[in-house]
Amino acid sequence: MRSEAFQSWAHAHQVRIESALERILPESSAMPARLHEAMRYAVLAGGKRVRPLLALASGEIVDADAEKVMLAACSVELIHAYSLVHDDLPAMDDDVLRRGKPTCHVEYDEATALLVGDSLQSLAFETLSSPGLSGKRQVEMVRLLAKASGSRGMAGGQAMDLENVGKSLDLPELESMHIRKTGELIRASILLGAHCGEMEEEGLAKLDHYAKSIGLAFQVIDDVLDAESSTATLGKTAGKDQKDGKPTYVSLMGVRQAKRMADDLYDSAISALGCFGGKAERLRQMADFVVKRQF
Ligand code: GRG
Repeated sequence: MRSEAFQSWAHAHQVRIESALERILPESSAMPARLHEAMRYAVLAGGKRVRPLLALASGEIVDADAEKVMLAACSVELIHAYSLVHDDLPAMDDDVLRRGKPTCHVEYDEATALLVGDSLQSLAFETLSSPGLSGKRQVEMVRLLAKASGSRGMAGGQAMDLENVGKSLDLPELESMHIRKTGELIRASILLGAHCGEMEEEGLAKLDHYAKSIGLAFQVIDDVLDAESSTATLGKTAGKDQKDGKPTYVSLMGVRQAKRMADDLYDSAISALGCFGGKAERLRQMADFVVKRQF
């Protein structure tokens, strides 16, 4: 259940994430000023910050150092922000609205938006490899994020998404695309949080199960919201998947079945957290947030 206590935890941490991102991003007065201004435009003041919140919630299980886990959390959000900027470009999804504002290439220009994405990706790895996160798992963490965002993860999923426009996919094909496009980065957020402390292999396997289920549930609900919600509520163009001929969970099985699938994934995610007891309460609440969110 999404309690008041969870809402105030989420809000307080969204504020902390926002100010950590503020500090990590170059000042807009630093040269090249227009690029830095556009990077800040793309990252700050908007977004639910689901991935960094998941990293922080997972860090709570291992009593992670607050500053370390915040750096890991921000590195994932920077990758996410880069992916949104590139996804909105005319060569990809060609969208004009993101987080309730003109997309980066509309506000600036296409070349700037390309460079914003490139630079945010570099900044993510600069952040994750910074001295503030030094420790025996740091290289493993860098590798995890690199793999999750590259051609075997998010960028690969995006390539499949572009190839599959106008096609109808079966469930395994759709899942294989979405595990990469959306799931891998969400999974990375959760595992990176745990890597900021100590966790046995058995615990990591359980956490991985939670992460995979929630990653997929996030996408199923994204498809439902695209079909059911409005542009004003989403802060991005609603109904675009159908208009663009994208195969989605909704086009494959309808809204009702898609919602049932998200509920099943939620149950599976929650059951994986049993071994962590009360320490995983925030992750349980985050799962609830992911499947019940309205935008
Ligand atoms: C361009 C390499 C590359 C990848 C793009 C992220 C992505 C892959 C595409 C975006 C299109 C999309 C709708 C993906 C599905 C799920 C998703 C990432 C939704 C947006 O994430 P939210 O809801 O956004 O967390 P906010 O704005 O809240 O951060």
